[in-house]
Parts: sequence; structure tokens; C-alpha cells
Amino acid sequence: MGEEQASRSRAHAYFTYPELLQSLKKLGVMSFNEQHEFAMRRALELALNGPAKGLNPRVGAVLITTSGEIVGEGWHRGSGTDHAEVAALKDLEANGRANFNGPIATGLTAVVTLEPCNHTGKTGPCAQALITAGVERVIFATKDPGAASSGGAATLREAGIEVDSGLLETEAEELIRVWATATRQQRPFVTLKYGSSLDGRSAAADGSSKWITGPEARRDVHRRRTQIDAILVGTGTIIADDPELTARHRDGSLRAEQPIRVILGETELDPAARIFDETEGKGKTVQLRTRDLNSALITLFDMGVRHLMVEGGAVVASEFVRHNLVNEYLIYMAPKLIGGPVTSLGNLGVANISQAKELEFIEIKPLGPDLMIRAIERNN
Ligand code: AOF
Ligand code: ZN
Repeated sequence: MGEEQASRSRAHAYFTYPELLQSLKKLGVMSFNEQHEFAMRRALELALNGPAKGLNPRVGAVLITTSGEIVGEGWHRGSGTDHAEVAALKDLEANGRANFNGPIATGLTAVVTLEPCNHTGKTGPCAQALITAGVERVIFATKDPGAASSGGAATLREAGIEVDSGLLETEAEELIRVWATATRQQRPFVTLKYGSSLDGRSAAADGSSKWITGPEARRDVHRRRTQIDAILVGTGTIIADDPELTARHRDGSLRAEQPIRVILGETELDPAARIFDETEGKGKTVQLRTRDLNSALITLFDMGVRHLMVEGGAVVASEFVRHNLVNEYLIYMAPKLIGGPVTSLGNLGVANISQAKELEFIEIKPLGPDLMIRAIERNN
């Protein structure tokens, strides 16, 4: 027997069956069955019931028996309310499916879209709640990126619970992309939005810009304004356009959810500007008297803003791009040619074509006569 062959057969001899299972699990093979995947899809679906914005991510959880039957379901309804796991445990009890002779979830598997939290925030740690409830196994899709909240998997394992992760991880990550990015970078996720002609102009030479895009695109913007925490413009835009920056229905009435309205810049503004009107269900307005984008973003993060939409004008937009602070571009492009000097973006610090920002389209959707384009920076 050659040396190589001998060492290979030795390796085989040392592999016991449980070790083999363990290795296959580590490789992501064989740890999940169809019932687990079905349960995780249900958990992802439940998570969508939660709010898309705010301090906390959308999370869903289901409790299943060893045969895969779902006996409890829950989702997180926003900061300050029960986490998904706790909601699912309460549902288990409400369904009369709890084990009343001992820990209520004895023998059950918890299938959760996010790693159960390990900290006491506004609510208690979910890892502990699952341990107390007696679950036998926990399967989660994606890790909690929070510094204080993560570590739930280790806590569960220390308590003797079987823990596996990575099932439908891509789907779960997409679901919490904005929140997780904001949490990792410790500043809001920034969407830069602008409307533009096909040749990249935002207005004609005389400054007139109403309306470059059609009603469908405008409606999409107003709908998205309800899904973000805050909207930001520079003082120049307030002076030039006097925008209201509310989320409105087609008939002009206010939508139920409104973003915080943020003005960036030191210039003193007319208190009669429409943005300062905070009556009748309009969003609250704050002026950040700074030109330092990083400190503005940190202030907003501390105010609870996780998703910020920057709506211009061109100077502010360009500053965000130039400082690499844009997480996602949202461009409404009209099939119009305007030409002339008023471009959607100004100086990006690109002196040579090799310095151009390289983007990648992630979504392109026709909206009436216009196109909605979502893009991210390549290698982002
Ligand atoms: C979970 N399950 O359903 C959610 C989790 O202030 P709290 O107590 O609501 O904690 C918020 C943090 O908990 C949040 O930043 C995130 O890390 C995690 N969210 N964790 O186990 C849930 N929503
Ligand atoms: Zn939790």
C-alpha cells in the first residue's frame, strides 16, 4: 500500500458515523429536510407581516413537531413588542398545543428567520425563552449582526440545544438587508433617489423641473416614502422648490405613514417654508445644521433612523456619492432629452474615466412611460 493510500484509509477508519453526520452538517449537506424548508418558508412569509422600517428587523418564527407539523407561529411587530420566537411560543399556548406537564415546547424545533437574540433590549433574550420553553432544536436562517444581540446560537448550544443555521439564508438576508446593513455600518442605509431625463438632466436651463417623470413614477416615490424612516434634502432644495416632502395618495391626501423630514445644511430658512408645516399627520421636520455628512448620519442613526432616502438636490446627492455613503441608487428615468447645464449629479470627484463609479443594475421596471432603476455599487 502506498503512503498516500494508507493515510486515506486511516482517515476513513477514524470517521465514526456521528462524526460523519457532523461533517456533512458543517458542509451544509443533510442537516435540513423538506419539512424544515417548508417551515422556514412559512417563517419568512410571517416575517413580512412586520413593519419594513424602524429600529428592528422583520423576523418570523414557527414551532414544529419532529414530523414537521406547525404548532405555533409568530412574527415581530416592531420595536417594543414581542420578538417572533416569543410570539410563536404564545401562539403554541393559545393553540392548546403546549406541553402543560413540563416546559411548554418540549421536543419541538423552533424555525426562525434570524438568530435568536441573546440580549435584554426592550424585551428579554429569545435564546433564554427558547431554553426555558424546552425546545430540542433551533434552526435559523441568518445571523444577528448586532453587537449586543448576537451570540444566541452559542447560548443555545451551551444549554444542550441542537442549533443549525443557513437554511434559506439568502432569502432571509434579503428580507433584512436594509436593517442589517444599517446595523453593521452603525449609520442609516442610504438610498439616493433622483428623477432624471434620459441624458441625466434634472431640469431645463431655466431651472424648471416639473414634471420630468410621469404620475406612475411619482406614485412609486410616494409609496416608498411610507417605507423609509426619513427623507433628506439640502437647504438649497428648500429654497429653490419649497417641497412638502410628505407621502401622499394620488388625490393629494396624506398617506397613513410619513417619514421624518430632514434638512441638511447651515443656511437659515424661511420658517414659512412648507416643510416646516408639521400639522395634520405630516412627518416631523428636523434641520441638521452641519455640512458633515458622517456626523449627520450618526445623529440620524441615534434618532432611530435605519433607512434614509436622500432626495437631493444635486449638490447634496453628489456629496453622498463622492463620500461613498450611498447603499442603493433609485433612479426614475424619463424618455426625455433636455440637454444643457442642469445635471442630476454634479462633481463626484471623478477626474479620470478610470475613477468612474461602477454600478450594477439590480432592478429595472417600467413605470408608465418611465423606467425605475435600482442599482448598487459593484463589489459592494
Ligand atoms: C429576535 N427575534 O423577532 C427580533 C430580533 O429592543 P428589543 O428587545 O426589541 O431587541 C431588538 C434587537 O433584537 C434587534 O436590534 C435585533 O438584533 C434583534 N431582533 N431578535 O430574536 C426577533 N426582532
Ligand atoms: Zn429576541
